[in-house]
Amino acid sequence: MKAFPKTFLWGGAIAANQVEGAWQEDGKGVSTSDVQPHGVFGDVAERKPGDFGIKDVAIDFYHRYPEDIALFAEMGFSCLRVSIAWTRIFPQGDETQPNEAGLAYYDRLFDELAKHNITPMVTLSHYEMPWGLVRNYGGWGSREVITFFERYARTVFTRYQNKVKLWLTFNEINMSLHAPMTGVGLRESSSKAEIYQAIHHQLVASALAVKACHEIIPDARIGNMLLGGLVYPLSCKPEDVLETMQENRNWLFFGDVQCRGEYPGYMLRYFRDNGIKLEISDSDREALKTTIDFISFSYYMTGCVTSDEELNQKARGNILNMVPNPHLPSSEWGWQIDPVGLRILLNKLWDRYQKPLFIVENGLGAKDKLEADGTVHDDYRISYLNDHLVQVREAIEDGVEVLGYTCWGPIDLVSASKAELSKRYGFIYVDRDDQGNGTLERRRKKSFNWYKEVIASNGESL
Ligand code: BGP
Repeated sequence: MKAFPKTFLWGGAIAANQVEGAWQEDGKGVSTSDVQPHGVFGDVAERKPGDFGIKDVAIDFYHRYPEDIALFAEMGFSCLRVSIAWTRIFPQGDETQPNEAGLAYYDRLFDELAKHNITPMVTLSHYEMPWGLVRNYGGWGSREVITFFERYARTVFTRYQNKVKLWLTFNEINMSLHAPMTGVGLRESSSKAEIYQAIHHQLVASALAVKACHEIIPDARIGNMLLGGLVYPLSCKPEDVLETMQENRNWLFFGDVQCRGEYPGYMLRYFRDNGIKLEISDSDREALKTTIDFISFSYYMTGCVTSDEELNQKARGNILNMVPNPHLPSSEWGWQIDPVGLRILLNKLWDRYQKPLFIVENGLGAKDKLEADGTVHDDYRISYLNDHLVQVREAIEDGVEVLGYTCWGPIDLVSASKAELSKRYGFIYVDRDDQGNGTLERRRKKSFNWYKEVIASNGESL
C-alpha cells in the first residue's frame, strides 16, 4: 500500500506581508511590499497619508493569530510556514540594533504554535525587504545589503534558536528575474547585467545565512525556496527541446548554485555570450560553497516552450511567458493545472540534487461563493489538492525523499500578484473584499474538513 512517511509534515504556508497587516505597528518600517499597492508585479508608489492599500490590514493576522492557529490546529497541522517581516526587526534595514517589539511579536507567534505542537518553518525574506534599503542603497544592487541581511539573519537565528529549527532563505529566489522589485529591489527597467549582479549578492547572502544558521543552531535545517516552474517542449522538434532545456535552466541555476556551491558552466556561458561581467570576489566564491540542507519549492502550474518566435510573442505577458499546453485545463487566472507535473518535478529535483524536498506552496486560487449557510462548497479546491497529493505519494513511491507539504494560503489572504483578496486559496474563508469591506470573520469551508481527514489519515483518505 502506497503511503506517506510517518514523519511527513502536513500544514500550510503564509507570508507576513500577505496576512499580517499592522503595517506600521510596534515600530515596523516600510517594506517594498507596502509601496507596491497593485501587487508584486506592480509599480512602486510613494505612500501619502490616507492611501488605501489592502495589505495595510490584510487579514489582520498580526492580532488574530491565536484564533487562526487554533483553526490550523483543529485541522491537525503539524507545520506552519510563515515569514518574518524584516522591517519589524530592522525597520530601515541598516540599523545596528534590532527593534525589540518586532522580535517580541514573533516570540509570541512561535509560542502559540508550540502550544499546539505545530512546527514553524520560517522564511527570512518572502517577497519583501526594507524600503529604506532600496531607497538609500539601491536594494540588492548594493553589496552592502549582504551585510545588513546577514545581521538580520543572525539576529533572528540567535533569538529563536530554541523555537525554530526549519528555515528558508529567500522566497522564490528565481522570481528575481521576472519581478526584480519583489526579489532584488530593482526597477523593471534595470539591465540584465544589473539584475544578475543583484541576484549574485542575494545568492551570497543566502549562503552566508546558511552558514550562520549552522553555527548558531546546529540542530536546525535550512533550505532554499524556488518557484517550481517546470516547462515542457511544445513539440518533439529538437529546437523546442533545446529551448525548453534552456528555459528550465533559467530557474534551476539558482538551485544549482545553492546546492552545488558554484555557478554552473551553462550560466558562465550565458554571461559570456551576453557580455555580462559579474563582480565575484574570492570571498564570494568561498561563501557560496556553503550549501543548503534541503530544497523547498512552490508548485502551481506548468507551461510549454517553443522555438517558434510567433507563438512566443503571443505568450508574452502571462506570468512566466509560457505557451499554453493544449492538454491541460486552466484556473480562472489562466494558471494551467497539472498534477502529474508535480510528480515529474519532484523526480527531476531528486535526480538532480539528491537532497530532501519540501513542497512549501501549492494550491488553487479561486473566486469562492459564500453560501447562505455560511460555508463555501469548494469541491474544485478539494479536487485540485487531492490530485496533486496523489502525485506526491507517487513520487514518494518512486523513491523521492519528501519531507512535507504546506499548501499555500490555508486561510484566505492577499494575492501576491494582484494585491486582491478575492483570489482565495484557503480552507478558511475570511470576510473581507478587495475594497477592504467586511468583518474579517473566519469561516470553515468544505475543504477544511477534507484536509483534516487527509492529515488525520496521513494521506490514506486521498
Ligand atoms: C507564490 C508566492 C506567494 C503566493 C503564491 C500565489 O509565487 O510565493 O506569495 O502569493 O505565489 O500567487 P498569487 O497570490 O499571485 O495567486
